Amino acid sequence: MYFSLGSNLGDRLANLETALGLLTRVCPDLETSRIYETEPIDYRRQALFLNLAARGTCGESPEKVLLRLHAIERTLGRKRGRRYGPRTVDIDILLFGGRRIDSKTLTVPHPRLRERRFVLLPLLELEPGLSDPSSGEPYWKALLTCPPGGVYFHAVSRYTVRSLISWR
Ligand code: PH2
Ligand code: MG
Ligand code: MG
Repeated sequence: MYFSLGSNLGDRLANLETALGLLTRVCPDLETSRIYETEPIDYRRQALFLNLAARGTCGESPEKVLLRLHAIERTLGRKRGRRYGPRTVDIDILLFGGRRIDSKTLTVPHPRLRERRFVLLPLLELEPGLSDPSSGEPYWKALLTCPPGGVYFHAVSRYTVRSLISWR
């Protein structure tokens, strides 16, 4: 399963650090991409984000995992405000094996995955050959048609999840 994490409110690194620590309880074998600093998209008048992608396995159903992600977001003090607006932490499920899910609460693959450079670049860093489970199209091709939006390595991007959790 692949996740996307983002933060643009408060101490962004500390928020991601805490969220990743909690996420390893859901997926003990969690691995992450580097951290990227990214320009906000959809709603542009907000602070820069820190984003990364993570992958891991777990035995739970997607709906159960989603509930646990929401619990982590609440622990981090996330208040649901404006759609696409500032947040202490956002954790989205991008892919769940090769599954397609279309329920009231969850759509997998993530519906906006192919239009977001801040999602695609960290994801492709983890798995360069990854492709869309339905069409089979490699995700790197989506980068060619993606709307613009700056995505830069962050200064602490060399830290892996293990060192990030014990960072500071
Ligand atoms: N999340 C959003 C809206 N816009 N922009 C960037 N750069 N990174 C995000 O994580 C992000 C966003 C809503 O989920
Ligand atoms: Mg979300
Ligand atoms: Mg999101």
